[in-house]
Amino acid sequence: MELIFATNNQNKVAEIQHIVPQTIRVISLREAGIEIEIPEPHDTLEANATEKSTTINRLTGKNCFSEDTGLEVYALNGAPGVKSARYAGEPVDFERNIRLLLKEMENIQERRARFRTVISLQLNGEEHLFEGSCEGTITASPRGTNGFGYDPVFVPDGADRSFGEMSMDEKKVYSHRRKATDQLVSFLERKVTK
Ligand code: ITT
Ligand code: NA
Repeated sequence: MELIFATNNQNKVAEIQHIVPQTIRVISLREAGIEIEIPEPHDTLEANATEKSTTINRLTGKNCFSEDTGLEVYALNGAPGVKSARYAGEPVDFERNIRLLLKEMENIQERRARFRTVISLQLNGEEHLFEGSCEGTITASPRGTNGFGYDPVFVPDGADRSFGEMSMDEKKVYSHRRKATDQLVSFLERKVTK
């Protein structure tokens, strides 16, 4: 089966291609030759994921999926959340986002947070949503250079290193994205064998 992945984030593409079995071919927008800036105007991960998948489904007429991910810090009432990419404004700049986050948390002891991923699948004219989350804590300073986005400042529960200090295989053990993708894959496997 082939599915277009409606994202412009190549790190997401690499992680998801690393997770799905060979029976599911995930084609990035870049591979599909589609160049488009998809709007994300809504205030929930679900609504933004739906916006991205329906945009690409209308454009191509093909089955596809998207995902929207946010880092939700409890002491900041869920910020940066749905605004994770543009927390420190435009253009998207992750060093700046991380600096702002650590500054906002400067004197805060309660550093619990979670990553949450919502996947929207458009399959034969119907939408299906899947979710995965990963609980953890925000570090006092960035650690490691692997991964992307907020990975250097997030330590998942059960680990003593940040996502920025882990290989893609290690991140997969804990990852919000891996959990949401597992749901997607088992849904597709049930559909195909039915
Ligand atoms: P799309 O094209 O898929 O929208 P994006 O990078 O804009 O790609 P989002 O809108 O979901 O993605 O924004 C979420 C931001 O949160 C994103 O810019 C990431 O850098 C960050 N993020 C997402 N997943 C992450 C992860 O697994 N680890 C660390 N940061 C992550
Ligand atoms: Na985006």
